[in-house]
Amino acid sequence: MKKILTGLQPTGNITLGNYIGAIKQMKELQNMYDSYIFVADLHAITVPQERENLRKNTYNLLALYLACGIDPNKNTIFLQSENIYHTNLSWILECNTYYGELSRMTQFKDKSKKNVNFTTGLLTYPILMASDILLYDIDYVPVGQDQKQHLELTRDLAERFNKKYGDTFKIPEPYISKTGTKIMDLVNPTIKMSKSNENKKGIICLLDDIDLVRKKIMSATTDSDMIIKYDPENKPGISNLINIYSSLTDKTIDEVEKEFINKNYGEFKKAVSDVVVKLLSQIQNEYQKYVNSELIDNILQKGIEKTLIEAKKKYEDVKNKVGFIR
Ligand code: AQP
Repeated sequence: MKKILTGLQPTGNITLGNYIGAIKQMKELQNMYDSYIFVADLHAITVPQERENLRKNTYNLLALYLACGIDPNKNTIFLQSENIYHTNLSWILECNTYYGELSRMTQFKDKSKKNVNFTTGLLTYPILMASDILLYDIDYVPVGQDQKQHLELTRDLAERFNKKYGDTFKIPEPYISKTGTKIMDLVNPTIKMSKSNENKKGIICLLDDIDLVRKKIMSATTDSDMIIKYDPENKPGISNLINIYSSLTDKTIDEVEKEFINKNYGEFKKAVSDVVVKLLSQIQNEYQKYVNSELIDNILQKGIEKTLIEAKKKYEDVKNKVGFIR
């Protein structure tokens, strides 16, 4: 069976962007693939985190995975920081990565701009991401468009290592769904919807109050020409709402345009709110069952036992090829 893997960072409240770009796809793919989903807590500390917040966000994210329909019987669910082989392999890969490759990553450029004293981890974390994937011979990685560049780096590193040391790593492919691949901020639709965006009016969090969600969508930035047409360059706000609607209803962009051909922006926004609110209400109901539940620790225990065995095997192979004697 082919394998897929994804991970989210517990850096705050999970957004609709994270859901559409990663969780929804995992939910759909879990029936067809051997699926791995982890909490990327090591990635989270590339930017400052408060201890209690990190702990809370980690538990919340795990509860959200379950609430969103990630089935622990179909997925290997684990905590990145608990598996030492991720960082061990990352170091070896780091010694086979060039500074220039990392410094041109768009996400590094964006995030380093936000803070003059950015950490080295922010620069090197795509290598840790490569390690997350390459340890398990993953075939497909469901990612939003924003992570495609990092996956390309993973492929380059794997190919470079295989060429230098012999066949070791499987070369993973991105799995990008056709619609809704990059959800944008509702207030400023030219930037990505991110957990850490300062203006919370622009982001929809899965645990947001339902009335607030409606308000955020109804006041999303659009334009003045009153045509519901997909044109990300000239109509980024409307195109973003089309993306959200299309992705949550599984309709194509064409179908959405046709559905709203004679409708105004208010009617369209109301329809978008309805589908988002329906989804969020379901998730929030389920979430109550899992938050603070012992089930989470049991799931993590099972996940770490399995992934330690698999990751160790791959890491031993790498170590041996590099020339470490024990
Ligand atoms: N806006 C988005 N649209 C589509 N997909 C998205 N993803 C994130 N934002 C969007 C997808 O979510 C997965 C995991 O993301 P992450 O938590 O590991 O890190 P991120 O991409 O940095 O997410 P954020 O929300 O932007 O977090 P912060 O603010 O902490 O940096 C990935 O598959 C990503 O594609």
